[in-house]
Amino acid sequence: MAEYNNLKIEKDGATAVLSIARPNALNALNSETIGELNSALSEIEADDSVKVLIVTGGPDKKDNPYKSFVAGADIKEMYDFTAPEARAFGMRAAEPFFKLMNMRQVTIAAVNGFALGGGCEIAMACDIRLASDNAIFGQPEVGLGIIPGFGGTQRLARLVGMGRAKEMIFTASNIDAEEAYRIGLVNHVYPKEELMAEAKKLAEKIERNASYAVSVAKAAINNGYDMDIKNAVEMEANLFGVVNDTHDKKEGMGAFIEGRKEKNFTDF
Ligand code: DAK
Repeated sequence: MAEYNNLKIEKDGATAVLSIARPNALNALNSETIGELNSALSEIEADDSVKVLIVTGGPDKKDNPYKSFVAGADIKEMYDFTAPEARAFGMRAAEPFFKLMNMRQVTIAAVNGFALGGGCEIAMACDIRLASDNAIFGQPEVGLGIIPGFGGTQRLARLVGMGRAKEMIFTASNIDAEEAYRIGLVNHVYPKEELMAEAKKLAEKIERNASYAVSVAKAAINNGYDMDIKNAVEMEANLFGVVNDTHDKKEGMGAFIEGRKEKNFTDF
């Protein structure tokens, strides 16, 4: 993996952990970080040895690992944006957000503190969200005179329903981890010291299965979500055909028939 100024990437077996690391700015996303994120996600997607990506926030400048996931886009950089610069920033950012959502690896957001604005939006672009018990979520943009622009108006409503999304966005009020769990924004909440271990446990559970089948299931869910049910189920049938013709299908079903526990999945 390349070296990045504002990201740290560590591999642990088939899991990669990508930490957004701008300790002086609570990991806020500036243009450089967005560009690095885009390159890093391309690198990770091309790496056959990585099956699950965990995205988290690095420690703050006092080395507190539970202060912030991502405290939004970098307000100090955005302050001087002209309209064309803001548009270019938005266009550049769309790419890594779509990569997170659609890359073949499963993406887990391990939200370890503030997830505000663009931070909440990065978490929402991931497949699964886990939160530490001190995590705080919010879309504060209208309080800054802008609107969520990394997909927040769309993804929040899809995850928690339109009424709750409108309340969060219109009031610019933050919610805590328990409330995020209650409304379905996060799948699980853990004591902060246990968050990363739990994220890795979840990753390992996913990695035990056939990775290619997992990635095709992810594509089926993502692509079908905005389709009408008839076309979506037809699309699913087509993808079912694709996975039927793999080594992993023979291996998975063969193991069942032979009463074997060990499975040697190789497709990805
Ligand atoms: N940007 C820049 N710096 C930030 C920052 C941010 N979002 N958040 C925190 N920092 C910096 C602080 O300025 C401070 O820097 P120093 O003063 O030490 O130099 C350092 O991080 C520590 O922060 P605090 O001292 O404020 O720490 P506290 O514990 O007191 O407060 C906080 C933590 C998270 C409550 C507070 O820092 C805060 O409210 N931060 C701002 C949160 C926020 O409003 N985030 C949303 C940003 S708006 C677009 C698409 C999307 C977007 C924009 C454009 N396009 C399509 C063009 C997205 C917009 C957003 O995300």
